[in-house]
Amino acid sequence: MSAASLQALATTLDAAARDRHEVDPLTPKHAFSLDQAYHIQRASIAQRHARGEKPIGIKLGFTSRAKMIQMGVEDLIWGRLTDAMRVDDGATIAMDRYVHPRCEPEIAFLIGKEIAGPISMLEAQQAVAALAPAIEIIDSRYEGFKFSWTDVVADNASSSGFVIGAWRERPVDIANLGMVMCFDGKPVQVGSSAAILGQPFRALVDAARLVSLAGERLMPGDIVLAGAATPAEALRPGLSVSLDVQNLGSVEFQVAK
Ligand code: OOG
Ligand code: MG
Repeated sequence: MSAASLQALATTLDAAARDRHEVDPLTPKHAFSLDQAYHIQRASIAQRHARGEKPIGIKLGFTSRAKMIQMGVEDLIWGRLTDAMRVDDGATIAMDRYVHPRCEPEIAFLIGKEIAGPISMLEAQQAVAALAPAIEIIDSRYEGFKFSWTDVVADNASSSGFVIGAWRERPVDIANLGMVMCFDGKPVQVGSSAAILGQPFRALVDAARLVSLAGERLMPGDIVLAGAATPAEALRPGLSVSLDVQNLGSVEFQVAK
C-alpha cells in the first residue's frame, strides 16, 4: 500500500475520532501489514498533534486474556495518549464526546527515568516514579466495536480517554491486587492485577520493547497504561463509575445524564 493510501486511511480514522462517527473496519477492503497499521496510527495521531494536542504517554492493549477473549484478538498492541484524552479524577464526561464508549480497570505508571530501549523487569520497576489506579475509556471508531488486529492498531488501540487516581510514589507490590470496578456503587467487574501479564510491570517491559522498535522512547513524566485486567463495560448516560485497587487507592468519574 502506498504512503498516500496509508495517509488517507489515517485521515479517515482521525476524522472519525474527531467527529465521533463510526467507520467500516479497514482491513476487509484495504490490505496492510502490522507495520503499516502502526504507520497509520502514527500519521493519524500526528494530525491531532498538528491541532495542538500534546503527547502524554502510551497505552498497552490486550495484556490480559480477558480482553483478548472479549475482543477476539491474540496479541499485545500499543497506542498513543494525548493530553486531550485525559479526564480528571471525579469529573463528568458527556456521552456525545464518544461513539460507543466502554470503560475498563487498569493501573497507570508514571515514568521517572527515560526508557530508550528494551528493559528488564527490575529496570522497569526502577524506571517508575509513581503508580495509580486508572480507568481507561476506550471507544473504537469501527462500527459495532468490531475489528481485526491490524484495524485496532491503526485506530490507535481504541484510545479515547483515561482517568487517573492519586499517584503513589512509595513502592507497592502490584503483582496481585484486587480490582473492583463499580457502576453506581455496584461491582460490574472484579479481577486481579495479576490478570495483566501475570504482573503489570511486564506491561512496561513490553511497552519499552514495542516503543523502541518504533524508534521512539518514553520520557520522564510520561504515563503508561498497563492494559485492562477484566473485560470492558459499556457506558451509558447518568452512570457513576469507580475503580478500587487494593493498596493503591481509587478513581472515579461520572457520565452526564
Ligand atoms: C482495544 C483496546 C484494548 C486493553 O486494555 O486491553 C485495551 C479494544 O478493546 O477496543 O485498551
Ligand atoms: Mg485499555
